[in-house]
Amino acid sequence: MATDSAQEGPSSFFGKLRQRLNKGKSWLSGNIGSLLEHPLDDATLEELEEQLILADVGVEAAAWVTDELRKRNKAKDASPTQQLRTAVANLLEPLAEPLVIDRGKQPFIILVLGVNGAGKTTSIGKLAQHFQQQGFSTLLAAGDTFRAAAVEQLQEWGKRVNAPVITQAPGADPAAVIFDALGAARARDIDIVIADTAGRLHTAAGLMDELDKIKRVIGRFDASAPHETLLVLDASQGQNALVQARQFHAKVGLTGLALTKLDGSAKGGIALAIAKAMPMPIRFIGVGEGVDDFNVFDADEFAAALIGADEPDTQS
Ligand SMILES: Nc1nc2c(ncn2[C@@H]2O[C@H](COP(=O)(O)OP(=O)(O)O)[C@@H](O)[C@H]2O)c(=O)[nH]1
Ligand SMILES: [Mg+2]
Repeated sequence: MATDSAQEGPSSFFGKLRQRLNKGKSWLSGNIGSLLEHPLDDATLEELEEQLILADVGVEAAAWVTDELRKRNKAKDASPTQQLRTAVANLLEPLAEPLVIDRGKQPFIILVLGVNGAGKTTSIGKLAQHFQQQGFSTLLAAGDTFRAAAVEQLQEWGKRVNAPVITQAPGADPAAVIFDALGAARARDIDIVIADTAGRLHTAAGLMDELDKIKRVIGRFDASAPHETLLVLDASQGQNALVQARQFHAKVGLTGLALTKLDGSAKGGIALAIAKAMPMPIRFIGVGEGVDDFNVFDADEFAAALIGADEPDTQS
């Protein structure tokens, strides 16, 4: 049974997120904060738009947010900070669509993709614990057969979260490893299989083709699978993360994103950029290397942490 904080709902996680996002430096502590001390006139809004772009929000989302503020400002019913927070939360809300495990799929298959070092393997460990705390059994497939160390790393996570790991020798065909794992999961009545893959650059055509093959092979096991194709994105890569998301999506078709390393120098604005440029559910966020440094994405909580509020908004 679970006793970890990851199970305790968004509010207990909020403190960690607020403290760690962009190393605790919220928008209020920087130039955006100074701008919000003034009434939101045209000149201030223009400057705010620029500052938002610098915070990784991206051109489209920055324009959307400042337009919202321009409209809202006429009502003058809330402080500039509160208005910004509401606009950000509204923009992010459609992305806050948690991954729901369809119990009719046995096993439910989650394929995890991303560039090297994005945090795939770590997120898989965290995910396994997350779902086990909800009462699902999980099995991990070591589909990153590129390096022996990658297999060992997943095995370590398997031990830590008490999930079986199906592996083959380094160099094995990743599609075959995953196919094996699916058979093993069915034989053992496992609820969820989470499949790791080798990191690949979104620009490497050969490796991107390999993902196609992995998906096809999974589809042979269950025509409705993979049930989730999850791209792990390192949030500290800013706008480049968005480029990766677009290319992975074009090539294999994604159903969700996990944003990792929000505890680093990531400014967090990338979530807003995603909302405008490539709307796609952000299923999970990672704020550290530990198994509990992880939670489902909550728009109000994220907006509050970005802006530097002491607690998430409860009224929306
Ligand atoms: N600070 C921080 N480090 C992370 C996070 N997620 C993963 N890492 C670290 O990033 C590095 C690469 O992670 P890994 O899971 O091996 O990436 P992969 O190559 O995509 O499988 C490891 O040192 C992880 O501990 C996170 O949310 N925050
Ligand atoms: Mg890995």
